[in-house]
Amino acid sequence: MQRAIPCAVLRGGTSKGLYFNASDLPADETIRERVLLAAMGSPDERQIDGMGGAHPLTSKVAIVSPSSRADADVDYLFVQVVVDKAATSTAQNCGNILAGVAPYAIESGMVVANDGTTDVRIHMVNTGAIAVARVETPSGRVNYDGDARIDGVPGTSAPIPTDFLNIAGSSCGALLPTGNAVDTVQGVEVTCVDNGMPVVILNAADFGLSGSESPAEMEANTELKARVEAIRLDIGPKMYLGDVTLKTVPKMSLVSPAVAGGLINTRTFIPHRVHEAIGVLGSVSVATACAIPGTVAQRVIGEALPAGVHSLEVEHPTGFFTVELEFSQSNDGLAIERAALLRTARMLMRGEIYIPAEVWS
Ligand code: NQM
Repeated sequence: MQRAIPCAVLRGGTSKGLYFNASDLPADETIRERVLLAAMGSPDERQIDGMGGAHPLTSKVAIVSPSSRADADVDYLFVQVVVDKAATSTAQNCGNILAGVAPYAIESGMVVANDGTTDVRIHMVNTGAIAVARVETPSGRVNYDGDARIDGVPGTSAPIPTDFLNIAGSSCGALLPTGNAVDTVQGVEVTCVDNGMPVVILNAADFGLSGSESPAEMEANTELKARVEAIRLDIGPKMYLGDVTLKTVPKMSLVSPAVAGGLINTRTFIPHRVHEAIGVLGSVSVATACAIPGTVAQRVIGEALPAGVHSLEVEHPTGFFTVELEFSQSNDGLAIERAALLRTARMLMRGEIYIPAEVWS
């Protein structure tokens, strides 16, 4: 007999995933991983026997529960389910799937909504950081309709502005995990940065690229993919991420001068497929690197950003990602005071997912 587990499907930002109440999943982590692989249909390039969409951006899971911490409403554990391997990763957050957490928590009764708007404090279990998401809740019900537009999603929806608190060094322990603004790896200058997501920034020009190639063109470039992956495997342990062979971090962002009026242009390996846009926390990390003197990103933009509040437009293959960044400069260096951004989300389905009994055997 198959087992039915309550589950919801939400679009969170430019990703889509399965949302579970932690108490509905097995407590044993090995069995839980097998349940999530079966739910998504991994390992299989097409994920034909599960709910996954055959791409890393649609093979994601949020496990939500009332918070274990006094300073948060809910705990959110993000799980990346690898499409074509029997592997999952909790080594990073996902800021897109995060966008669906507050609506899910309200819809499933974990958080009681106000009449108007509701701020949900979310403890991101993967890294220990807190995000505060503001959801429109007229008459105490989640509103999904609105005028907010984010690149990479057709149409408009209700806005979910989100503030991140203390995300510098979230996975690697420091904003500049290697202690340097620039490292040379396999003859290529890179910047390793972690402001919510471990990212390695590379100059597209160092690979003979304009930086405006399409994700499909980049994925078809086998020599480029091999070089980027070799650099990732080399630098991963130096970013305190351990052996990253089977991990989905660090992300590899190839940057180039802006072409559409933004701050900087990006193409991001996540880390084996190329993102159709850019990850939420990935873009926060890239924007932050632009503010740090001497990084690969700062050299590409050319200017030095003064301390203060900035609205930084990170260009990606399907538009812009706007990151609000506030930072200060002192003798101790740069300190990030605040990072904020806008996402939208939509509940798509709620019901039960069927898991083959053999998963438990
Ligand atoms: O960087 C893709 C996404 C992400 C992650 C990825 C994300 C983030 O677009 O916070 O959102 O980089 O794997 O969902």
